[in-house]
Amino acid sequence: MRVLVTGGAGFIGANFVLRTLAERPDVDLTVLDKFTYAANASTLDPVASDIRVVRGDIADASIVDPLVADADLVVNFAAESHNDRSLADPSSFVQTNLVGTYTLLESVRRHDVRLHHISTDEVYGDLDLDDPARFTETTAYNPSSPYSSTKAGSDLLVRAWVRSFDVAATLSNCSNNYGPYQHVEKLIPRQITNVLSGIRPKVYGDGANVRDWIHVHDHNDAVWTVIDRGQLGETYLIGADGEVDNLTVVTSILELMGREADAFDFVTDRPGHDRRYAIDATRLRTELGWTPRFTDFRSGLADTIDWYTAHRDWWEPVKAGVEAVYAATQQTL
Ligand code: NAD
Ligand code: TDX
Repeated sequence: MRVLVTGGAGFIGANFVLRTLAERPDVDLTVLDKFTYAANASTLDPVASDIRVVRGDIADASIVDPLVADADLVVNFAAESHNDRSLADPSSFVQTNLVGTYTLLESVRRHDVRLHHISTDEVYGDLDLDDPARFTETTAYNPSSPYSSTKAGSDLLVRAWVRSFDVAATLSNCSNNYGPYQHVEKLIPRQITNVLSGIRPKVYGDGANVRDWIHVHDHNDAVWTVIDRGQLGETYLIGADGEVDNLTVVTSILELMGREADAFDFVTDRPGHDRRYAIDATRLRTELGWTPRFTDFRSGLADTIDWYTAHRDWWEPVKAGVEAVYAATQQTL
């Protein structure tokens, strides 16, 4: 099977590529990636001779079209993915997440190629901390940020192309991922690399916000499950019952790294900060038989700390720049 992986040099896409190479020798992989600030070229270096890597924009039809024509399946991970950046400048989010997805859709439509579109639970907005509800496939879309609204729009484009043009597509909406190769702008790698750099971890607002954590390998196994067994035109929610509040995440990192649990700062809250996300993945579990394997969050966190400790060369070149951007907008409370 020839698979075109867009965004394959980013966090989840690169883990998808590495795991697919290790576990599915029948798959022939091409990565299309714009290599924005979020990509790290060195991630794919060890497998460079096993895959084809094309540097290009999913919104550029002249690059996308011949690659799609040459594929049996497109898995679309490419996106602008960081909420804080979308608040500072939404333009690239509109361009990549909306125009880029539209461009891919027109191409898979033209060449009759299957698409799996990767999305997020943030399209459903947020839940109160004490709400017993969790998101399901029928929850109404209610996104909060420029990031989540452009992801929501991209999902709706995929659904419309399925309905109107019979495009062969599936969608999955996953909760917060963690694991190796995640950019140091995101919560968990930021705090681990802060500790490794002698910087106090930073918690937004009161730290009570809840995210539903899933290991990136469980996400990618679920993506393959949907590709293999999902029903065309359908959406599947991916989550591993991993609700944890941000204060617990940060104090766990500090404890696992041998620091005092209160050695962090509260900083300015994110505007419009979603309070809680929670996924009910019953459909994926019962209809497609998927089960997560990396469900012990504390041990997953310990492995992730070990990975960042052992791979300073991977993150250190961009660390100071990321912290300088944050320092310009976030004050210690
Ligand atoms: P990331 O920011 O780490 O990687 C995104 C990749 O896409 C980068 O390699 C970047 O260079 C590439 N890219 C950006 N714009 C592009 C363009 N116009 N053309 C081609 N490539 C482009 O993101 P991630 O965390 O790996 O997320 C991957 C996907 O998963 C996104 O669609 C995101 O919305 C979704 N998602 C992420 C999470 C999470 O917790 N990180 C959870 C659920 C869903
Ligand atoms: O320094 C920080 N301190 C902090 O308290 C950072 C970077 C974040 N936070 C908080 C904000 C959120 O409540 O931690 C939580 C997680 O923040 P992010 O890592 O920025 O992730 P989030 O905004 O939840 O979005 C992530 O999960 C869903 C991904 O970035 C998205 O791409 C995905 O769709």
